[in-house]
Amino acid sequence: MEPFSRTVDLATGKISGASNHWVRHLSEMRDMYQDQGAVAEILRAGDPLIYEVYEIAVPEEEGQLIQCVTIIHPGRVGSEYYMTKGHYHKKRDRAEVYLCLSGQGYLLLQTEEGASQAMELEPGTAAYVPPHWAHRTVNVGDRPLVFYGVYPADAGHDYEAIEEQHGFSLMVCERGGRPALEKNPHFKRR
Ligand code: PAN
Ligand code: ZN
Repeated sequence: MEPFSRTVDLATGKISGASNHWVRHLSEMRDMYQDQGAVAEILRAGDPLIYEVYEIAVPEEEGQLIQCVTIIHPGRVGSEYYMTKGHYHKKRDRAEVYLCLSGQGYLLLQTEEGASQAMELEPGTAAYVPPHWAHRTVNVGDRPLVFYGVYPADAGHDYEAIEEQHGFSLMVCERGGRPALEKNPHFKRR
């Protein structure tokens, strides 16, 4: 294949000429938030867009790299901030790099062996997700959280493992107007 380039709008995260643009609304991840009363109340009024992803697709084969930008909109479900579903890579030994372009957030990470970490994201943060670490991002600001990512094209996404574990062991909630890291009371180690 031929080399190519695309342009990422550093403020909004939009990639002109992206091959895919997909969106995730609250109804598609309703079980991922703790406060099911708040989920039901929000969904009665509408179905907010939680996040969207622009992807530069390449053949999903070993050696190729997928570039993408994620935009998580600002908001909360109860006290929990808007976040991604989060996943392990299907091929567990595939790593990933995120570069935060704008906004404020957290990257939550965990392994199947029980390790967990939270990393703050702000413009300029280059975060490394090593092989075997599940990852979820959370927007704690009042503007969109935008980050660029690049990962092996054959990595794949395993969302089921996260659902089985009832999410991540850490969660980020608003307490007294500020984000606080808390233990997820429903988390189950695999
Ligand atoms: C990212 C994520 C993106 C959306 O590109 O796919 O931020 O999050 P979910 O996939 O968890 O819904 C990535 O980590 N790719 O591997
Ligand atoms: Zn990933």
